[in-house]
Amino acid sequence: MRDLRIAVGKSGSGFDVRLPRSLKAERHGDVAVLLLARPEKRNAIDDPTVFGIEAFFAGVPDGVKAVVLAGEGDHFCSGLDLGELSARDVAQGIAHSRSWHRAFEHIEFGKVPVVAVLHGAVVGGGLEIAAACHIRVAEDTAYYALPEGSRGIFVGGGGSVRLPRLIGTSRMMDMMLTGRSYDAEEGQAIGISHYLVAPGEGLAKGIELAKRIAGNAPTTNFAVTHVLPRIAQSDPAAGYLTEALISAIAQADEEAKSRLKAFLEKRAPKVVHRSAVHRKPARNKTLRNKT
Ligand code: 1HE
Repeated sequence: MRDLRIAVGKSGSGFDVRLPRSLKAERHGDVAVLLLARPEKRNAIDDPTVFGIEAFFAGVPDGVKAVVLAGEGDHFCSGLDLGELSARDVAQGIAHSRSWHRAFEHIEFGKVPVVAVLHGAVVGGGLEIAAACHIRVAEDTAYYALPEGSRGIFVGGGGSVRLPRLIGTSRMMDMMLTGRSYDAEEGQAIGISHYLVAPGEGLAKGIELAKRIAGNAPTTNFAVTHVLPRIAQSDPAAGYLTEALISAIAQADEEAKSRLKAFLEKRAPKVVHRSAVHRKPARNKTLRNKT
């Protein structure tokens, strides 16, 4: 493994983490982009990559408010590096799976929201890492599969916890038992991706969404990424209580107060749907038609 010391951010803003050659980081203002950069192996995730992912997400500097995760080459990620698999015994296999859990926990419950940009193969561990992200943008070349079944193994990167929440246990069983794959449109329909875009447009869309997320109040982003999933898994009584607590914390934040004030003083944007462009009724046209 060749270590690269990558200081993301021109000002040396505190982002200072060693990344393996299989990962590249870029800074776009308050958004960081982490690229799986091993296209010659279709971005298969080997041990250095897992540890690099953990280090990157653990070390996100304060100035970065959202991260985009994408892949170089024709595929997002072909999953676990199968070349490493045969060398492990049971105990090493458990430790390996736990290392993925640790790394992906830093994505799912890390400092900032993460937008995944998916294209080409999003398979096995590639789908598992995508599931650990908060928002998924898919280019229409993306396809999803869990080939673990046919390789004689099982998911080990948290997929059996996260994917049933995303697509349901029954669909995951089908994917693993029969090798079924879903294309990008199907993936959008069953809830894998939130956004579907044309080939080559994913990264721009991912960065645009990340910029919007970065503009939210930090407490809201924390509540949405850390508290909401816990509430969704708790019993309703605990959920209501936790909701009351976190909503009180969020609204007491100075950031919330100034945003509410801005709206009341008509300095903040209104909530509009993209197709609901309010035009004055075309009265003249209607009158003309009647005469
Ligand atoms: C790899 C890997 C990999 C490619 N580990 N080396 N994942 C899989 O079962 C998916 C395996 N990969 C594929 O099915 C295909 O490679 C792809 C459909 C993703 C891409 O096909 P293609 O034609 O573009 O590339 P390729 O010719 O198959 O692969 C190019 C090289 O990448 C080749 O190596 P080379 O030395 O011969 O050039 C491949 O061997 C290598 N390569 N994918 C290692 N995955 C925590 S548990 C998670 C469990 C899993 O993720 S299981 C699912 C594993």
